[in-house]
Amino acid sequence: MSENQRNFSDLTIIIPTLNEEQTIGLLLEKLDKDVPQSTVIVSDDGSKDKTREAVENHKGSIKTKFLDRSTKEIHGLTISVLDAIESSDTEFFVVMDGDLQHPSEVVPKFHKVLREGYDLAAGKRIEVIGKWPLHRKIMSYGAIMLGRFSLILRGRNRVKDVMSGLYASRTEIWKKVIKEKKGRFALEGYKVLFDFLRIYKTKLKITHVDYVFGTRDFGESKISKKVLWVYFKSLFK
Ligand SMILES: Nc1nc2c(ncn2[C@@H]2O[C@H](COP(=O)(O)OP(=O)(O)OP(=O)(O)O)[C@@H](O)[C@H]2O)c(=O)[nH]1
Ligand SMILES: [Mg+2]
Repeated sequence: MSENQRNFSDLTIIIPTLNEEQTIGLLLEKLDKDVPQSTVIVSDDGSKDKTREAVENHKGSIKTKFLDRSTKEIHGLTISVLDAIESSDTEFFVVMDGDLQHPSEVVPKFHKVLREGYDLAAGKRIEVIGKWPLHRKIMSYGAIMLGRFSLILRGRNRVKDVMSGLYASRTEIWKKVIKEKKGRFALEGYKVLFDFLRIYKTKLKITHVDYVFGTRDFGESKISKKVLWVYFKSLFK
């Protein structure tokens, strides 16, 4: 069976969003084609634009759910992903950005390796398309190195790119960690995968999926000094 013919009803795709009206509709159309019958949870932190309408108006083979977090006390990418995992009821999940920087066509590869028995599949950026300013390159490289070093020191499971926002795993494993240790995640932060690896002690069967990372063409970056500071502090937590 080719990857496109496969049924993805055991997979939930989690997309954290904040003002992504320019891209989310197109992303859902792509997922319809590349990951048919999957469930998509858009975990939204109170977008002021038409992100919600774009999700609710979408018609296709995927099942879309809009998780409205606008009235929650704590906002942030990490808690948005954790809430979505908690409300998910499929065996597997994938997390990806809503701004088209993560290619929808690699999602079936993540699904495949999980079905083969891996516990965690981490995306690994093999190339950045477009121009990234030098400070972004240095920041990204530095953050990956610090993250890896911190996991080595703790003797934890490791992945090649701890900063990747594209990764997939078994829902059951994460639900258990969230139930027992949610407070140990940097909830307002950005680096969910790093936090999970920092907290989770049991050996995992890990693999990597390569992908080409695009630069953001639409909407605004939400990376700020605040989230970098949250990440920096979590290295020493
Ligand atoms: N729910 C939620 N989503 C967020 C938050 N911050 C960012 N996002 C979403 O998380 C994804 C990644 O954020 P980006 O701003 O694209 O971060 P990035 O890709 O590292 O940075 P760029 O390369 O500049 O785009 C996007 O889908 C955002 O809409 C937040 O506080 N809450
Ligand atoms: Mg982005």
